Amino acid sequence: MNRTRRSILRALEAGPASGPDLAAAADISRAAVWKHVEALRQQGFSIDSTADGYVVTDTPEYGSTAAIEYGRTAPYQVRYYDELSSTNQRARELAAEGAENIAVVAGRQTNSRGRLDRPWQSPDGAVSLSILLRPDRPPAHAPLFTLAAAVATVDVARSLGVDAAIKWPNDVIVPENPDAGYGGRKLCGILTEMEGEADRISWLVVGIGLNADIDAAELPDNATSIRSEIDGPVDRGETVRAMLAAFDQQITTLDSVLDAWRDRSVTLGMPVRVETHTDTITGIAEDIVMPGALQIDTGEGIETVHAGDCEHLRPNDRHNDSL
Ligand code: BT5
Repeated sequence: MNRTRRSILRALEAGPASGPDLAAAADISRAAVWKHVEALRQQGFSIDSTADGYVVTDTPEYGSTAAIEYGRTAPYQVRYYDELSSTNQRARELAAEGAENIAVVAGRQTNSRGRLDRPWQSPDGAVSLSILLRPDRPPAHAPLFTLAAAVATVDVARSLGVDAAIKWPNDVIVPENPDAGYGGRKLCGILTEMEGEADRISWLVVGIGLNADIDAAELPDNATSIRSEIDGPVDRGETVRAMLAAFDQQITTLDSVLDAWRDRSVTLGMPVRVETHTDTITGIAEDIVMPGALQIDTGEGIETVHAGDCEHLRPNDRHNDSL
C-alpha cells in the first residue's frame, strides 16, 4: 500500500473526512482522493459519502494490507501476502533491503519452518506473522524477543477466551490440566532469527505461527487452535492487530519480560525432561534467567539450559527417570 493511501486510511480511522480535507492533508487533487477511496472500496471497505465527508461503515476482515492496518495502533507497517513460502523468509529479504519495523503477514505459508528446520503447518486460517526489528541490543538479548512474543500471544489468546500458557522456551500451549500444566496442545510456535555484530543486533525477525481460525483436525496431533478451543470463528485481522499491540507493549518494557513470562508459564515448578543437542536433562524446572535460559534442579545441582526441547512430565513419570 502506498504512503498516500495509508495516510487517507489513517485519516478515515479518525472519523468522517471530507474530500477537500483529505486532498489538502495528502497534497493531492480531489480526483486523486476519489481514486484512492474507490480503490479501498474495491478492497472491501464500505465507505459512504455523507454531508460530513467520507465515513467507513464496514471493513474487510482479512486479505489485504489495508484490512489489517485499519485500526492498528502498534508502530509496524503491515505487508500482507495471500501466500508466501515463509513469512520469516520474506522478512529476512526485507531486512537485507534495509527495512525495519515491518510486520509481514501471510494468508497461508507453503514452506514455513520451526526450529532446527522442522516443518511448520500454516494452512489458510492461521495467523502467520513475522516482525522485523532493529533493536539497539546486544545479540545475547535476542531470546528476550521470543519471550515477549510468547507473553503477547498468551495475552491475546486469553482475551479471546482460551486458557493458554507458555511452555519453555517458545511454545504457547493449552495445558491438558491447567492446574498441573503437563502435556498440553500446541497453539502457537515462535521462531526468532537474527543477524548481529559483536555488540549490536543488525536485524531480528520474530516469526509467530498462531493456529487461529482453523479446525484443530487440520493440524498435527497435539496441536490445537483458537477456533477449536472457543468453538467459534476468529477474526484474524483483529487478532493480528492485538498481537502487534501486545508485542509492542512487551518490548517497550523488555527488562521486565522475564517476570511477565514467569507469570504465564506452566513450566516452572514442573518435572521436566529437556533434550539439548548433546544431552538429556531431567529434573524440576526451577526458574528462567537471562536471557531466557531454564534452570533445572536435577537433584544433584542446578543445570542451566539455553536451548532444547522441553517435555513436561506427569508427576509420577519422574520416578521412571532416576531423578
Ligand atoms: C516452532 O518450532 O514452534 C516455531 C514455529 C514458527 C512458525 C512461524 S510461522 C511464521 C514464521 N514463518 C516461518 O517460516 N516460521 C515462523 P518447533 O518448536 O521446532 O516446533 C515444530 C514442531 O511443531 C513440528 O515438528 C511439529 O511437530 C509441530 N507443528 C507443526 N505445525 C504445527 C502447528 N500448526 N501447530 C502446532 N504444532 C505444529
